[in-house]
Amino acid sequence: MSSPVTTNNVLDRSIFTTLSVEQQREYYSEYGFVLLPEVVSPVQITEIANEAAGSPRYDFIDRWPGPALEAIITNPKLLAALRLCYGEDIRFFKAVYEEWRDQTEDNRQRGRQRMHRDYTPIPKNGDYRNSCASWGNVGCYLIDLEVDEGPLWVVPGSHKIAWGAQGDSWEQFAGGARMVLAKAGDAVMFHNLTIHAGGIMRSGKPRPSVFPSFRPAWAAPLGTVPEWPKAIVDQASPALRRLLAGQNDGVRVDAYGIIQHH
Ligand SMILES: O=C(O)CCC(=O)C(=O)O
Repeated sequence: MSSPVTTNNVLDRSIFTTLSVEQQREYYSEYGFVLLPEVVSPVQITEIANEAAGSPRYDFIDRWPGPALEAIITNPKLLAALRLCYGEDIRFFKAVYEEWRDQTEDNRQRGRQRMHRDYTPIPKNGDYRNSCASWGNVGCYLIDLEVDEGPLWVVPGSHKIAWGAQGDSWEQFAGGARMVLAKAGDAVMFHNLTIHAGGIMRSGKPRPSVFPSFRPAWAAPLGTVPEWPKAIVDQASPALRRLLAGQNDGVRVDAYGIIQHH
């Protein structure tokens, strides 16, 4: 697989538009992320905007969404890529709908968030959902990203950098970052160890997006996490229920590959 093509640090989106699912898996394995084109349809984008109106940010564990956002969890294009990368038996463990209306001054000055990995083995706030040894986050962007309007910055191949290499911060790897300019409806799947950062909107306009997270069934969180509410699981379609059940099941493997006993 050839290395990512860039112009002025911008990855060429067209390289992603013709990949087969197997090529998406190869790209993901090599670079730690892959853009999945046209995952959310224009009609769904409008429905999501209606559903989310008045709620600029929410975590699905606090508020289960309406049908348009729920449909993202079982989106066939997403699940095909996720299952090829993580195996047939996967769990949906988290999602956040986010419009990014409240940017910090720090982010505004830098033009983006701090470079980070989403994997958090020792959460300061007691939320263990991001602590699974293996998982993937999917950014579903509901507007076109531009160089000055919320680009996603990704460091290709950074999922291979050893845990512990960060010292105080992942910011030291920012020089290798490239911009991914997703179009409205595209999804970008990234590995839990891939270094990345969301870019700010220079215009100050909202940046609606949703971030569903999935893990292989074996990769349990390192501490207890909430199960999805029983009422939601009971009402779910069989395909969705399979993704929701058993949030604490699996093996606890830490950042160094050591099995932790419950
Ligand atoms: O918004 C994005 O494009 C990335 C967001 C992100 O990495 C985060 O909020 O942790």
